[in-house]
Amino acid sequence: MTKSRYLMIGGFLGAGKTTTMLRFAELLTARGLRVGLITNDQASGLVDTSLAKHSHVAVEEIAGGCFCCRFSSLIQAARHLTESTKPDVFLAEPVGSCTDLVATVSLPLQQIYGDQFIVSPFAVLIDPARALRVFGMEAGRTFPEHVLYIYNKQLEEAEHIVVNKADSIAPELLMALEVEIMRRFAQARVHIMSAREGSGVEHLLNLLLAEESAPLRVMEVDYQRYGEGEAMLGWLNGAAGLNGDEFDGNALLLNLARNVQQKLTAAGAEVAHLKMVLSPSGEPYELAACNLVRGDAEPELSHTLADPLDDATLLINCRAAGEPDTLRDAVSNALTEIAAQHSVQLSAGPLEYFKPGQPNPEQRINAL
Ligand SMILES: Nc1nc2c(ncn2[C@@H]2O[C@H](COP(=O)(O)OP(=O)(O)OP(=O)(O)O)[C@@H](O)[C@H]2O)c(=O)[nH]1
Ligand SMILES: [Mg+2]
Repeated sequence: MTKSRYLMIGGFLGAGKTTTMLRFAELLTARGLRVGLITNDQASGLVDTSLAKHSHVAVEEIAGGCFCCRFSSLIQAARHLTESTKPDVFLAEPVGSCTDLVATVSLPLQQIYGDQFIVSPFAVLIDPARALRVFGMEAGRTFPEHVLYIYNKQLEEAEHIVVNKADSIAPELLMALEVEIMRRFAQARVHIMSAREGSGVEHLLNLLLAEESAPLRVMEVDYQRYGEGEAMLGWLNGAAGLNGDEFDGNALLLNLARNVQQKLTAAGAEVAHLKMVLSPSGEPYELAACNLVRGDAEPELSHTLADPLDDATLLINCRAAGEPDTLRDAVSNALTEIAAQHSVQLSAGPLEYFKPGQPNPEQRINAL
């Protein structure tokens, strides 16, 4: 039986995992390889899955818990993709607030399913603007201590640390950050990349495909602290129908992101990642996508619609350090205000808002 590659990219919320995965998929497809993407979240209705479909990448979504807590679902998702697409390479994106993935996913895959998968080294992405704050190298709002515990644990288990978004930061700051990462996380090799512009992406892919995961040790994790950190992040996944007369979907998304941003900031809830897609109803291959990765960043459109809309579907995924009710109020009130501002009728779709539950891995390899 030919083995498939299992390539998992971690990193905190908004670091650029999906952007990187879709770049990888493009490069692999151009090489004649088949790709299957596995997305993951605490709830369903994922913006990332929509973006993958939009890019014509075969995708399976695991909702209702992170990979480590849903290891059997991960295996099942891989089987589904094998039946439909027979991927040569599985690209797996874990939830951005998840850690301990080497002990609970990479090592069990190698040890239990080693006849089916070659597991690539675990690479973890970071957003430099976020990292500079977390490491105290720049002033600015960050997260409560238990959330930072997760952030640091993600980097502690990385075999490769990838400073993404190199295009967004001055070269001297980038260099200082690289030195600081090497000092703090000596076990990892450090790379610089811009998934958006493409620099360093193919180099990283080649490296991850050429090697197998071989961590030096299994990281210790205080699951109580980890669970408390996860519970400090509010989570909201929602959908809505928008109906109007030739409205500008790109402008509506940007205005909505700014409005939610103002409301969350006023409520003291630091945004980890607000992401939204808007597509003409029944046409998932056309969409506008908007992201906001910090409370004081500018929302950005990563995809735009060429034409005005009459009837559209909106997906919103919001993660912020705050109570779920705070997220719900911010998003529903912003939606009502923006719909009125753009003369659009709103019809509410599914809405889930909650705090992630205590992580409880199905499998964990405790020692090498
Ligand atoms: N400037 C810049 N922006 C980037 C780069 N890579 C990703 N982004 C942007 O960062 C934002 C978040 O990117 P995603 O790929 O959705 O991040 P993610 O890690 O998958 O986020 P979650 O799934 O929510 O954890 C989007 O606006 C991207 O366009 C990059 O190299 N440079
Ligand atoms: Mg993502």
